[in-house]
Amino acid sequence: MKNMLKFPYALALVLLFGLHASAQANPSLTKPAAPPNVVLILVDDMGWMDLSCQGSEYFLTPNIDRLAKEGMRFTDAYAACAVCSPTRAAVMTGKYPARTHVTDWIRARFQRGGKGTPKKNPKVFVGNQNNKLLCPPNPYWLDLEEVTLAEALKPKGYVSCHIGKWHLGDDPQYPGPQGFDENHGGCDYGQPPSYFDPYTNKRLPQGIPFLLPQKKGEYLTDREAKEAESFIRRNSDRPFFLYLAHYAVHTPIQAKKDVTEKYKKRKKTLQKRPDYAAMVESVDDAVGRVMKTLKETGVEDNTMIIFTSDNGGLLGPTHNAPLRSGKGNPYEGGIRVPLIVKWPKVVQPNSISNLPVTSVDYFPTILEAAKISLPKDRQIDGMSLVSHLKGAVSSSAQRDAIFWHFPHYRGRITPYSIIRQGDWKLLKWYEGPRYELYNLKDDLSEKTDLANEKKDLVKRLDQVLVKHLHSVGAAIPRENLTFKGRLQNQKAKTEGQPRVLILGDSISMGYTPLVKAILSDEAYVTRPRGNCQGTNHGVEQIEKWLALEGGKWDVIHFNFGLHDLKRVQPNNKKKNSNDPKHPRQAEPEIYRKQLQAIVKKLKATGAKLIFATTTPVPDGGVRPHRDITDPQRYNQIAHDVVKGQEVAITDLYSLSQKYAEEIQRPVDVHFTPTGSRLLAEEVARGIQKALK
Ligand SMILES: [Ca+2]
Repeated sequence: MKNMLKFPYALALVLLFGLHASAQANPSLTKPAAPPNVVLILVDDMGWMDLSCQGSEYFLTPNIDRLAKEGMRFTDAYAACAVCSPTRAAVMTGKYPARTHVTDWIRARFQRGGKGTPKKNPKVFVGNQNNKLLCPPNPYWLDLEEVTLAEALKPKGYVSCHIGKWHLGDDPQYPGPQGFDENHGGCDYGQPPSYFDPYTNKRLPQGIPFLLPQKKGEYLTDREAKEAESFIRRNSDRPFFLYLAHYAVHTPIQAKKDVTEKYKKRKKTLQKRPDYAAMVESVDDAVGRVMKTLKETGVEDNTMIIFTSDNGGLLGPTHNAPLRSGKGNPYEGGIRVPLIVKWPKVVQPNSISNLPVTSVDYFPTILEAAKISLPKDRQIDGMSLVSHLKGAVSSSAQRDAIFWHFPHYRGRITPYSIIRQGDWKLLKWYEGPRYELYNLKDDLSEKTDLANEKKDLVKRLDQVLVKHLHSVGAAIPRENLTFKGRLQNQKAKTEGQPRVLILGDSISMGYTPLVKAILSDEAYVTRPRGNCQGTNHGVEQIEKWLALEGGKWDVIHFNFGLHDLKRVQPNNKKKNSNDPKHPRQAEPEIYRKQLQAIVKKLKATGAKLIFATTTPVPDGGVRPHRDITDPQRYNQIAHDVVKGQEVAITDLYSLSQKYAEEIQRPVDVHFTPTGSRLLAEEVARGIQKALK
């Protein structure tokens, strides 16, 4: 072994000497300083008070404390969101969640009720009748068009490695396709099935993709550290970017037994979970191993380490006092996180900064450190911290404020946005809207809401916030017209309101209650109790329906088609069939005749008429059998029938076709609640138009 090493060592000496000599002979050949390596450690759910150096008296984090001693510790660092995926997208792109539209955590495939990976990210606002607001849908992935840190660093020769939790999409958007040369364990999961090798549970027996089991019982954080060491050792001769995104300290709270025992003996504070403390310690061990490996490979002095978290600490496992609340909440405990930056010869060791910074700042900081200019074809929201890291007292003048946007319901949390400007923090709740205002310098724990006292300041901050949200293209929640609170007064107002009759199949049964809610202030809306089915049933029942509740209709909205085109038993038309060779309940020419008869009766009432087109039949074999091309055929016949009859058309076919994947149930002609609501809005618009 010794002999084998001798030769390369001698060769290296010769080479070094040779280089040295030629550099002396020709100074212009001096090698430029190598770009710094970057190690970005993003711990999952680590709270602001989860480190000894942050003031915890329960957790022990000697390695991270040492990192702080060797670098700069930030007191006012923030995650871009109170939950994970949006922050991760912000870290990767330098863009606010409001701009990437990843504003909530992304549901992993196993959490989507068998939906799999949709073809497109959803666009239709979501909300049920209990929600006062409709909210933008959260995407299932960060778009590939985004430039990630790995992609931005690549042209400068960086090799990049993702380790741990990714949580920004499915296979097509995994770290590999997003520019990373290596991926160890990054997938759609927001948490590991288990922290112990083979990392499986009953629901996810496949374990963690891109992290093959190695040693039964091995702790995940240790494994991540091992992968990090290996990557650094293999790449210490070239610029590298290591994104070490530990799955810890997210739930499930599973820790090493012996370490947990140690914490059982420690004096409890508000922080008191020994198993969680052991998870924190394992992260600390990993940081220690990374620091040691950087030293051993001789690259320590040319490596920038950023250590932070993706959101505040989860109440229960930890406590964030003196900060209010925890993960998922807009108070400081949900968004303020530890941040330490070590960058030898640049950052003053053992320094503390109170500059407010946020996740979007890492992208421009890392790029400036690597002397790479920002992408020119897109807006980056972050501010480079390089001059601040070099010792500039404060670069707060470069930026007016920092922002958050969470346009979703999450348990008791309703949609909100936040602006922090100087010491002021304004929290805007969209239901209402209602505001909370805190002075973080005087009131770190957000105990005194000053919104009522300082109305002018609230107004001014809100203007800055609104302007920012507009500039980044934020999707803002809007009023939910189908909110059940709107329906309550309808009965009292029935007298004197225009009367609207809706006739139709189960699709219309889905949207009618929502149409009622939307029109509750302007019309009385009703329908026959049951399913109006197809035109054959319509011809039999039409007079009875028209006489409903004393008759006299201002508007009649009707649709027939889905029942007409279903297949039925040849000798019993009422019995459904799944056989495509069996006849339709009403073959096209019969549909035409029956619809003509119905329209004639409807015309005779003198009401304004609206026909809703038949909605699509999804592919994949719906039961009873329907041909996917029939809705368009039948709609064409309906168009011919109503032509020249002064019948308005609400085109539900086109609308549902546009959003089919997100609003129609898989292999089912029926709609999801979101779909029914979308159709209801369209139907209500048509009725409003007819009422004018
Ligand atoms: Ca998280």
